Amino acid sequence: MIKPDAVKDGHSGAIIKMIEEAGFRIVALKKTHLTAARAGEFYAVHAERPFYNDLCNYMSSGAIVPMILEKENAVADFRTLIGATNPANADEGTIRKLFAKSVEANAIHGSDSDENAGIEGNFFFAHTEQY
Ligand code: DGI
Repeated sequence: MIKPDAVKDGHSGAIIKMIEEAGFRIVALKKTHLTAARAGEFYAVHAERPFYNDLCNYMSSGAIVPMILEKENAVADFRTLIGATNPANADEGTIRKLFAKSVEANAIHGSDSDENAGIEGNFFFAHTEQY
C-alpha cells in the first residue's frame, strides 16, 4: 500500500515502476482512502502502541494506493525493496530511503507474512478484483 504522503507528493507512478521492475506481478490495484476508524481496523495489531492514534489519523489523511502483489518469496523480497520502517535506517535504493519522510510518513506498507497478505488483500479488494 502506497501511503498518503507518497501519493500526495506524486510518487505513486515511480513506486509502482520500482515494484514491477523488481519482478512483482500486480494482481489488484486501486486509489482509495481510509476513514480513521477503518485505518484503525487495518492496524488493529498496533492498538496498544503509543503512536496508534497518530498512525490512524495519518493513514486517513489522504488517498492511498493498495495493491495485491505476486512473486516467489514475495513477502521477504518486498520488505527488502521497501527498506526499514524508519527511513533513517533504510538502505540506499529502497523505496523508503527514496520517498519516506519520517518513521510515520514512510511512503509504503508491506505485509509481514503470507497469511497477513491474504487478510490485507481481502481488506481492500473483492475476490472478483483479484486476477
Ligand atoms: O511493517 P512496518 O510498516 O515496517 O512497521 P510496523 O508494522 O512495525 O509499524 C507499522 C507502522 O506504524 C509503520 O509503518 C509506521 C508506524 N510506526 C511504527 N513504529 C513507529 C511508528 N510511528 C511512529 N510515530 N513511531 C514509531 O515508533
